[in-house]
Amino acid sequence: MLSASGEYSMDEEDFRPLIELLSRTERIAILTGAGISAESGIPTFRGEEGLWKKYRAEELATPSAFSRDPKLVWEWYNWRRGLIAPVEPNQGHKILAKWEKVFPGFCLITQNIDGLHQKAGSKNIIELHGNIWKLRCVKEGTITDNRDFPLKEIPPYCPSCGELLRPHVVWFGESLNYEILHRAYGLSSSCELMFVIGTSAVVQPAASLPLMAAEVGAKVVEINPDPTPLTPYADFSFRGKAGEILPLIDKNLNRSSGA
Ligand code: BV8
Repeated sequence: MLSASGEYSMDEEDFRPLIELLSRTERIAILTGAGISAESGIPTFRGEEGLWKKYRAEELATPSAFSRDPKLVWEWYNWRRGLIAPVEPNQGHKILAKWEKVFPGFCLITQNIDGLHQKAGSKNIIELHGNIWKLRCVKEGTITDNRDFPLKEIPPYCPSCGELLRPHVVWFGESLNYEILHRAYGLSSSCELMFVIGTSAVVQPAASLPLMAAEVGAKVVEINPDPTPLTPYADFSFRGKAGEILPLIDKNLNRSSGA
């Protein structure tokens, strides 16, 4: 909570009501954004280091930018793959991977395309916006895993039809995959509690998921160093870093993975 020096300090007292709630929660949903990967060294989108050359993400992560200059867009994604390839998941990712075994009705919904949740051991993940380590043929739609860094050719071409390959991610102005989105809607509107971690809660439709959870009476727990448009709707809003707060909550959790 806010201390006299204006510093946010967290002590166990602050978590007691949440721990009590978690002790009787089965169906828990998690929504993550770029903030959970910040402590692994991945720049967030809206943080000042989120810019590449002078471009904002919304300028490059669009179908029109790709049709205009696929080489430029691929240089950006190659740069991001280079940032992500060497880093390790942090405590935040690891606690969520552990909780997957602790809470029977656990699901993880992420906006991130970095694959760090999988690297931390999470299995049951919904990737709303795709994955930077997958490529898709613009003509045939075939999806292939590719972890090359640097990419052998920029832009890369489809080995079977010679057409351009694109990152298997959702760009601004593009609809999300129907099955994936509706699974996320279903889990959001059937959970008892949703953690919202490291997202500025601006990008739609992802930002609506916590509101869908609140609408069905689920508790919303936000973790973010800064307030967001979601904060007024949250039952708990912890000001701090995911990699610091999640271990604190986990330490107080009197639930074991039974492992
Ligand atoms: C769509 C993949 C149908 C690509 C991404 C309604 C109103 C207004 C606009 C719209 C609307 N509906 C649709 C739109 C348009 C648009 C949109 O929402 N625009 C925004 C900018 C307003 N949405 C779309 O286009 C979506 N498609 O709706 O299709 C349609 C189409 C057109 C028109 C109508 C309907 C597609 C959206 C998906 C785009 N693809 N990523 C790629 O990555 O290259 S989005 C991308 O940006 C990320 O995936 C993520 O979703 C988003 C970034 O947000 P965050 O993850 O929250 O990151 P951010 O940097 O913003 O914030 C980080 C937070 O972490 C901060 O709050 C910070 O304080 C905190 N933090 C920092 N450190 C830590 C921390 N927290 C915890 N611990 C720390 N250590």
